[in-house]
Amino acid sequence: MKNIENMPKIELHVHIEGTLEAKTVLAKIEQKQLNFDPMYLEKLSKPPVFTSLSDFLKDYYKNMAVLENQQDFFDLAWNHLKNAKKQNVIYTEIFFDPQPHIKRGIHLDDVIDGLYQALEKAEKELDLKAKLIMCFLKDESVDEALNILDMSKLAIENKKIVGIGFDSNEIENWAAIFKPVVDKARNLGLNVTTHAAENSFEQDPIEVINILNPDRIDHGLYIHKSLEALKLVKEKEIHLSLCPLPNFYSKAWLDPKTFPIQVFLDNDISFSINSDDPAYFGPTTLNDNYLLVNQNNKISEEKWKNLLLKTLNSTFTNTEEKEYLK
Ligand code: ES4
Ligand code: ZN
Repeated sequence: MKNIENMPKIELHVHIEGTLEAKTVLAKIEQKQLNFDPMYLEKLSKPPVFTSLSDFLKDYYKNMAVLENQQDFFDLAWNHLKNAKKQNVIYTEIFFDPQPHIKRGIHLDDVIDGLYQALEKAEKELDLKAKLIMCFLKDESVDEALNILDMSKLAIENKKIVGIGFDSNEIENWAAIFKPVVDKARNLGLNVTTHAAENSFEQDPIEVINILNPDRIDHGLYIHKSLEALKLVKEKEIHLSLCPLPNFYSKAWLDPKTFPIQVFLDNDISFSINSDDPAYFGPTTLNDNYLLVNQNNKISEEKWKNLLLKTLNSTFTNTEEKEYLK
């Protein structure tokens, strides 16, 4: 496959807050006269290096302080969607984390509306369709997640949000705790995806699947280590949204050349390639991730097309839109 950059793509795993570039953080700190430690500002002006997922998450949550109003969220999403267009993305589902914003006193509606307005503009001006997935933090309270679902009822009714996800640090036995959130989301007509098996087996992905019955798993790269987990993913037709370079930069996977794609290809599992937090990991682009996978796995043009069709089927959009995108 020669023209990997120009190939149409679907991205299902990108955190909008993870597209917040260091230069934007620095500019907003200056503009808004926000109080940040000068040592940290110096760190921000250099290429990022993270020792682990939790090390990355500290900076990720800290930098969100520059997002204060609807316009900031609009600008963030619009900047990302323009970049996505450059990578030839034709459809994308974008994660956002309401909890840290609400905790900082931001109104949930400002977050959702700012992001959603950028999505509407992208559909009109870039011919790029995008949807929002609201993520809950696995290392925060389940009641908070349930309350936020209540607060989002109107946005859900208005189809501004198509699914829920779970992200943040991997902790033990979180799936059982968050089962009521999944039940509530399903009752509201939402789809479900979740980060799992990203770093290790802190929570067995088999339990995540059996307890939460998610439509997709984000990362799931350690699933390749368990035949039973692989079998379950295949049987239940669970899509894996893989993020090769982010896993390398978060030290979840140490050698990008050996990223386990072949095992998913061999088992005919639906997967996609994604950029996760492109402003932090590298920074990289979606195309960088595709180029890496293509180089290491010799995927034919036909195979890429087949993977794209499977990914389209795993999106949270309606049948009409799926047909249109074909
Ligand atoms: C995340 Cl890479 C990653 N893993 C878990 N949670 C996240 N939130 C944003 N990026
Ligand atoms: Zn992620």
